Amino acid sequence: MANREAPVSESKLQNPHLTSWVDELARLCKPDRVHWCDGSEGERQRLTALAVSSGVLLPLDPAQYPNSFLHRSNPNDVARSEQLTFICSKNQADAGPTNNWMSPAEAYAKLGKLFDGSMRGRTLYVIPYVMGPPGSEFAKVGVELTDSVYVALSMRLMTRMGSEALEALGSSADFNHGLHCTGDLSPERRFICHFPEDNAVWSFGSGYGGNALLGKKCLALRIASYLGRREGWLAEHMLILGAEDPEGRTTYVAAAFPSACGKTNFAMMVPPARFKGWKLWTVGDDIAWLHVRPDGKLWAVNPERGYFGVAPGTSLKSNPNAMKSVSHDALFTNVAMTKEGGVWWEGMDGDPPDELIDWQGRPWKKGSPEKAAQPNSRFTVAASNNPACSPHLDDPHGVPISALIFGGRRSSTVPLVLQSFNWAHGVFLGATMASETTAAAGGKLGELRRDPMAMRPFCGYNVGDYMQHWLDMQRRMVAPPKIFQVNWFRRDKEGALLWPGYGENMRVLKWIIDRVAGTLNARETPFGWVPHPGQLDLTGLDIAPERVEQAMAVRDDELRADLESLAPFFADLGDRLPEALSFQRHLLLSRAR
Ligand code: OXD
Ligand code: MN
Repeated sequence: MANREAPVSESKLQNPHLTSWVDELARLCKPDRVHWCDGSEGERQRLTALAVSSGVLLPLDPAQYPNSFLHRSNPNDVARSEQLTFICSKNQADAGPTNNWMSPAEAYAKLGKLFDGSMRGRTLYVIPYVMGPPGSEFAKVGVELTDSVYVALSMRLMTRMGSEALEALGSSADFNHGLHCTGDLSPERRFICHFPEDNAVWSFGSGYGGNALLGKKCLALRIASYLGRREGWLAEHMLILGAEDPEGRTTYVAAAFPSACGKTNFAMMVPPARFKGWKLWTVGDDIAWLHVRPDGKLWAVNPERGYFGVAPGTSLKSNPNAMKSVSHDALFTNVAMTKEGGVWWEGMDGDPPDELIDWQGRPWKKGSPEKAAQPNSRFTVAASNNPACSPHLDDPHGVPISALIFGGRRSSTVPLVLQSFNWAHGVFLGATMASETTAAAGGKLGELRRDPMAMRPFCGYNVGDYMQHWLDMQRRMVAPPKIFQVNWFRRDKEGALLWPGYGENMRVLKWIIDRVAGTLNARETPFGWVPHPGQLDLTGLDIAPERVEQAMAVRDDELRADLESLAPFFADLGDRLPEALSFQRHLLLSRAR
């Protein structure tokens, strides 16, 4: 048996389920050492020093970026690997048409062979962590076993990790069993397997965040969505934002956008000068766990305590709070480095420097056709770095949600903002959402794909059952949130964006807040409620009102074509397609002439 590095804590000894599981997997992976993470500052310093000495992390200039580091990953391992991600439910039909499936027996056998002896010469880090606010009845404990010090340090930023998780677990066997090994990073030996019925995840052959930080996509979305259906709640790919008006009233919204479509920017938005006196608070930028509380309202907690944000495009103009958040104690992955030891990526403020070291460590010159930063390069920081971090991040009950917002990246068809007629219509809008693909997942860019609730890559069970679960949630609520659809990405015939986006999205959010408060009339169209012409507050916005009208236009022909194009997607869902959604489609089609 491997040497133990850390003193055995009391609470760990009291949990025989945990120790016997760790021992069993250590016998399989055969590491030289086992290190139990306690989450302390001293441990962070020791692991960081180790990562620096082994070349896993490069220190940045401490004057510009105190306590911050750059990690370069293998060029074939820079995004989530959707084609190598599996839901291993007992029955294939329970994984549904949007997931890859492998039987649990086959997955355990196949990955068991890969894990066998895979950590020889390495350290196995035992990472106990909590997803959700401390002491919250909604929180879930996970334990990740990994041979990656980068994962251990990232999990410390992204989750509540170490002794506090062991305390929260106590002697219970109810925790997510996560096993991760970097392996040789060959895509032929890369598998990210989820076992919802066992509350377990086995991930082999990738060091990329979405594949390797098992608390995030694997537990907090894929496994949690399965648990949510069983237990009567929702795990969603949503940011959570609080908008405080000048009178001190805060309205909370949760919004689903596919990966790399601006969730982090929206969650950290700074309103334009017109909205003097307003304050926006970030509760979460990627994941929301939504529960109905005894008051009959839907409440949201952010299970994470850090951000793993897309770097390119982040600037003082697009997201000043993110720029402040990454100015210290940050971990960067696959961004470019300046000669002075700073960081750089495409879309950062100012001109690019004349020379850089690109994300692969190669010299780069201004004007080079190659990108200096990888398009899916990332920053990882604690949420407490964000000047707009909500004081309710750690609130065990979370925050009450007044509006749910669904938004894809659509060059045409979908108007800037539209409110659903009711819950079922809102669920239809979310369930049929489509978006043009981005760099956050391997694969082609810019292809339109249906992405229900922005959960297509993250729903841990049959997506038809998931839609039905959404519909069923209505019965649990006395005051369900109002549901809206937005599209910041509509383009004109020349291909230019019609809406400026970023902080200006506050103007749309304000309309949503007023609708929720019941203080604003809207225009009824066959497809939902939209702003009356001139109703959106455009004061101080330097853009032709006709362009905004174009962005907001509801065009019957485009919407009809979109509804018609749903047929194969609905057909794929077979008998798991909720009848209510099929009826919604026919209802809307019958109105679109
Ligand atoms: C993410 C993603 O990293 O959605 O949040 O890919
Ligand atoms: Mn995401």
